[in-house]
Amino acid sequence: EESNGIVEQLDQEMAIIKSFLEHLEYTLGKDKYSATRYDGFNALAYAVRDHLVERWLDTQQAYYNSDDKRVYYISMEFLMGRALGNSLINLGMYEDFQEAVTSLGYDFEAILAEEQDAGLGNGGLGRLAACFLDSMATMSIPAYGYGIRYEYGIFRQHLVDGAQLEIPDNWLRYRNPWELDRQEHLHTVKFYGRVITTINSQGQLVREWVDTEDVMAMAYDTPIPGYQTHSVNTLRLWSAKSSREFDLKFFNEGNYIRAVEKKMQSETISKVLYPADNVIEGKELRFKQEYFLASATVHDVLYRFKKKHNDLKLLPDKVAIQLNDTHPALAIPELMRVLIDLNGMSFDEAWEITRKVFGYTNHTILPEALEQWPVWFFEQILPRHLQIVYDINDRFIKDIQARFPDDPERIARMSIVEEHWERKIRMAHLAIVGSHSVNGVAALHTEILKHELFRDFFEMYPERFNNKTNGITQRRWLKMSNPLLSGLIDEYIGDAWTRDLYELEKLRAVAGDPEFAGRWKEVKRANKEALCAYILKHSGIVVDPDSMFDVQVKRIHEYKRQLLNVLHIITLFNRIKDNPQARVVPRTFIFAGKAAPSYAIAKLIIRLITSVAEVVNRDPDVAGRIKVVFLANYGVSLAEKIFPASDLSEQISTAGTEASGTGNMKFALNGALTIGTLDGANIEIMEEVGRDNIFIFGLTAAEVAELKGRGYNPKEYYNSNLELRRVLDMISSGFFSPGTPELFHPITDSLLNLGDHYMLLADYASYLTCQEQVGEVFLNQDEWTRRAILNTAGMGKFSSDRTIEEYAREIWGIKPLDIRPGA
Ligand code: DL6
Repeated sequence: EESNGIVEQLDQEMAIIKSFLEHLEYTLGKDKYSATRYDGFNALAYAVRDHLVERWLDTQQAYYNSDDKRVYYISMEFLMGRALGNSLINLGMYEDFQEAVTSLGYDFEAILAEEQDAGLGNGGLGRLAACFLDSMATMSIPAYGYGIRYEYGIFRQHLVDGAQLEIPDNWLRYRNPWELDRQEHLHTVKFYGRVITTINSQGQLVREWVDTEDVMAMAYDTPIPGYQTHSVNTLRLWSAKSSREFDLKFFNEGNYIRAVEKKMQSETISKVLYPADNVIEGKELRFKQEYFLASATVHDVLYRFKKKHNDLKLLPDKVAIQLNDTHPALAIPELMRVLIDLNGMSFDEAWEITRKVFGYTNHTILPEALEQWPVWFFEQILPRHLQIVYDINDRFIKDIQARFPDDPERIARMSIVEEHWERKIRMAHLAIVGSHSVNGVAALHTEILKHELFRDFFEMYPERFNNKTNGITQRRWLKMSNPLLSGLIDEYIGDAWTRDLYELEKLRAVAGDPEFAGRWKEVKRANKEALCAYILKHSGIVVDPDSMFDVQVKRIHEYKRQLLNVLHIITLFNRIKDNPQARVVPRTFIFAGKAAPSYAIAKLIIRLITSVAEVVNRDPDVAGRIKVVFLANYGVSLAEKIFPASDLSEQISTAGTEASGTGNMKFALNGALTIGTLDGANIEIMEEVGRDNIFIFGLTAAEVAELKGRGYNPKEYYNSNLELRRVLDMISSGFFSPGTPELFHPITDSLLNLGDHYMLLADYASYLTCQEQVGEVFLNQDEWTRRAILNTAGMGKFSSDRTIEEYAREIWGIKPLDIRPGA
């Protein structure tokens, strides 16, 4: 029997080698002399894709046959990262491929690193969508992701003289071996034109949207394999192509070059991802992108539905559509339009169906991120949708009046149409009114939605509001990215945690076991050494792997308070300068993150971090005891290297501003301790790992509100705290920018003269005290390790499998469908 196993193993290896070499030769036209490492990646990806395709077809066939309800997750962002390693893990073929490829003399890891990140997202919202896809496939949920196939993803960040430079991410320039273009899945998306109204033979008003400029949406499908299951789901991304009618119209005018220009213009819709996170870009092109996604998806969903059903009243029994924030919320009036104008339904019938189909997830309470589109955009670009939105609003306002008579202010607050100087459509209001479910992404965030941001709506529709605390996929964020730690965990408690993260609870029993703890430390040390090598290679800085890796990686945003971290660093620097013999716990402060290209203060914060690094890293008194590193081009692949090597996770947003956070979960899963405020999911992490195993500081959300209400004056803190004052004076006097002393004035102004909106000064003292406690614990490595193990052990709740199970059961009404080979 044993020899049979070996024979099978060899057969498997030979089959992989054969497939790999065949793709190299026949798909790519290369031989071993001409093949580059990138060809190696492509050949390997095709070999892996072959394994996915059979399961993919089986899965899609099973969905069709069973006719179970399906969920459509629509999102303007999917931050997927690399797919090869992840696909191999999910297929359970990682080792087989590793051995086969290595036996051919290739460096397997180096081939994996050839893959470009699919960076079709900005940050948390896009990465959450990617984790959800992994969980939905793993749990055999009949699901589809729908998004845009941007030709340019999130820009690549370079640092030039310490400042961010954006380089376009032309990720499709080389081939994308994962996608399959579906030339036959084309939908016409209309823009502009006008609406004509006629009366039909039954005396009803009929609207027709005519003289439109049409763009085609063409589908590209990417397989999404589940882990240890036969299910393979689909991510369908739309690409804009000019329409034939469009071509005819313009080419017939006789001006060939002008016609080509027009054609190209119509294809710009899917060209580029807008690079702003947690802030809206009120551009016409963005509005068109959102409608392009919404319209193509609605038509595709109905096309699939109609293959099996004639009666559109059944739609809510077969279709759930989840809106990832308001960005795809134009799908609500679009579905209404299709039901009414193209299928002859009455408004009321269409409205009932629409509301049952949609669910809306809110991801932010920051006012600058709440979408409001000018009414004139609608008038010009989507005139029929504007009529529908007005009709929805008229009925809605009547409902408010019926519930709350004589309350015109409430109506003004709740109306979908903002009537102030520039009339606007409030997309969040449209999404709430048009959905049966509205959810926040962590417990505190949902409470803020219910009692503050959407309070009027909660009073009117309490049953619609619910919480779905975010999660992350443990397959990518522990098993794949931290093989040493996951191997150690497997040895002690088995590998069932890969499907049921609550299994990690079993680590509690060995948290005090010296042998296990010793192995844990070795793993952390090895991961830190690997990151040291990366840092040296990419920034030339030598870092001590025994120092505490104190890490803040995320988008650069004032509310996330990278600046508070900087204030702490400068304070430590001053303490050392005052007393070079002072006892300081050696720390390496690691930052990474992109700033939106138009967000001037965020870019200046990057310059401040790199300037402080210049001063601190070369100061002889500091003698290497603290170092500051800013790693360029933060993204999924860099994150996979950083989390496993981190000791301390900085989650220090002003309480009440970070909806959830998901990086906080990735750190803790990899055994980093958190220093954080009582914000977003930090609160739930504290509940799970225990108050003693997390470092909490700062004002609570209620205290923030209370202090703001009383009148917050940052100058009081500046005047009464000498260390704080000295730090701010250094920044504003040009200590870190001697050539341009005023360089950082906008930063100190925002804190001292413009109100310190995110209350850094109020939290400074408490942060410093808390960091001192962190240092004390770190000096006792046994205690630190015990707490680290308890953090990993407490992460069961934060699997995106748990989150998706809740969405499926409570919002979508969808059950898993077991997929069998050849079914
Ligand atoms: O829900 C995913 C993620 C949260 O973890 C972050 O806390 C939150 O900031 C982020 N929200 C956005 C909002 N963008 N818009 N609009 O990215 O969502």
